[in-house]
Amino acid sequence: SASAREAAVAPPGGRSTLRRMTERVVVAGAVYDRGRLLAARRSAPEELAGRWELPGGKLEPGERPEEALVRELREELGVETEPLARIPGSWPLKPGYVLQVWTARLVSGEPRPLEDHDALRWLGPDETDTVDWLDQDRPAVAEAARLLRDS
Ligand code: 523
Repeated sequence: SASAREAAVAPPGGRSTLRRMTERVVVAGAVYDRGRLLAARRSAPEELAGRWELPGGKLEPGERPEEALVRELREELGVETEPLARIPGSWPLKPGYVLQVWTARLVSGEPRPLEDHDALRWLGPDETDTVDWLDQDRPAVAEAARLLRDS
């Protein structure tokens, strides 16, 4: 198969090409509204509960990241959003998964913690450090906060 052939040829970047082909993407949104950034507190699993994240979830087969983001934010928060731009970078999660982040604007609805979260908070430009973010979200949150301050 094509993937077996790719795997047999050692790519110049070592294992990185093969890893990208097999990694599953988790997409998260830096959601903005009226100059604030949305933070969501996870209610599960136990090891992540109580920590804050940029809301999102796993891509389904055949889904594009932006589509998955719009779907996840609709399911989890009951809102309509519009993805704006990718925040450069890709952050490792549990083995086989990577986190990618898009900025998005709130189009309609008021976010509610419908599933996976037990609290939501809108953070102004000087408040983005006031919640206990998941470690893996911190680089994207820092960039999202910078974009918020510069906007
Ligand atoms: N993260 C993470 N940061 C972050 C998100 C949205 C997710 O570190 N901003 C991690 C947490 C989980 C994995 O990515 O280990 C999957 O996220 P999850 O559980 O929100 O994705 P779902 O909702 O698609 O998961 P299932 O309901 O299990 O399919």
